[in-house]
Amino acid sequence: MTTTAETGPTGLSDTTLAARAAAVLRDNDTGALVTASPKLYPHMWSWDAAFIAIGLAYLDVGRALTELDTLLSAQWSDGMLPHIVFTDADGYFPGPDRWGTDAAPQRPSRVRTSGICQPPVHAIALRRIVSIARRTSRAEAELAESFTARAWSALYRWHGWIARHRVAEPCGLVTIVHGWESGMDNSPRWDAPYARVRPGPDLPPYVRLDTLGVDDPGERPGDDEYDRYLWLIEQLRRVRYEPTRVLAASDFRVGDVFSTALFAIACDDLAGLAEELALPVSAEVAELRSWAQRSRQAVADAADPVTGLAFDRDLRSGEVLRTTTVAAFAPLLCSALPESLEARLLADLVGPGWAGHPGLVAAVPPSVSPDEAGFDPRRYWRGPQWPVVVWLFSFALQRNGHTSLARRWRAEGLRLVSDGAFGEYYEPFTGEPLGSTQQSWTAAVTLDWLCGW
Ligand code: 9WN
Repeated sequence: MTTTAETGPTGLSDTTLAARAAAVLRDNDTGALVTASPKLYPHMWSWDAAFIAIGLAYLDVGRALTELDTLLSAQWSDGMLPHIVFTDADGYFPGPDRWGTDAAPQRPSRVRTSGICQPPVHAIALRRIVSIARRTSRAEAELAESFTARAWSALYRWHGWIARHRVAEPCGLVTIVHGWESGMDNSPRWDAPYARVRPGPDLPPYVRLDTLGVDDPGERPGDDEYDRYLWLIEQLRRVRYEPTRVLAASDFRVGDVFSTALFAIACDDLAGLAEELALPVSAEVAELRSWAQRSRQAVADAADPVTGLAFDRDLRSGEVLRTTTVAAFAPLLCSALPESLEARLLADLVGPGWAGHPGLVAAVPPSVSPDEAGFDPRRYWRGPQWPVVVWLFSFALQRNGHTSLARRWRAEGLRLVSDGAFGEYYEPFTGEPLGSTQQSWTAAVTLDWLCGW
């Protein structure tokens, strides 16, 4: 474990923090999957599972691979990886009955799932796990490599599903049909497209449960927002989640720059894994490289030529969504920009509007700049700092050669989580953990920062 220079506000040592992070993953482990959090999210979430698997790899490589295996065993026959794999637990709404995926012919037969997806970070996780395993022992390396050889085609089918059904013409951005597919549910990025979603009078009644899982309902999206989330599910459910029909069926259809940047890296990682292991899939590797290239270009095309900030596009109205959130820095994830523009974008992100804002407890980017009119330091994706997003940027910066900044954000990221509560997100000016605590992906990225750098 690389130690940090300082301990956090509660004075936890790195060793204690790592032990607590490991305990969170163990406590949330049902055997085949680690729930996203004990109270608020008692099921498996797709992109959470990828980060969780990275954290698990520091405890037991075999268990990390089981996590990915569990997710892949819920893959739909058309290739989609669903955003939730349900356990038998109650307490989360909307559950499997409300999603109504039992009526979708493509659904998996043995588990119940939601009917939409989340950002495609799984190949990124698998490559990270393989590299952790190689550093751990020959036996674990062999385990990870043979798993990769077995699981590769399932991941390729997942990427193929995105390329076939979810890449918008002509902009090349990955299309999402629900804000939940972005993983940044109520981000101000989606305010304009959500304003066009008008729940019908036939929206079946429902009772929210999510507000019971947090100290203050003000940390969650509002009821109007939930009506829209549920209305979109209704629209998708009515076409039985058929990928060829959902784009027309959903009132929400957006090209997402952040998911597109992640897809670019993930395609390269999946191709890289096949090359390293000499898998006999050269045609598929060529396809993955072309999807990566196309996605990277789409992020570059979505970027403002002066600032480098990349903007989502409302594919229903054609409008470019010029709302600046942390997602607008997506070009930094996949090295989409020429060097000088990348330097400018990076300077903006470390500057006083973002990670360098005076008063932040930890100098890492919040989900929305405190200088933006709609900034809300406590409400979900509208201002708080999210450790998992900080990890993604630190990891990408490290890979892309911005080593000293990456290490700085690692240290600041550890400061953010150093109370050992493993909050889902944090109030940027007080460091208070918000939303769920004992959140598995927060524990997982903490382990990676502590053990993998
Ligand atoms: C809806 C599990 C998930 C994360 C998402 C986060 C939140 C769900 C919710 O929790 O979304 O999918 O009910 O709020 O926004 O990124 O995967 O941790």
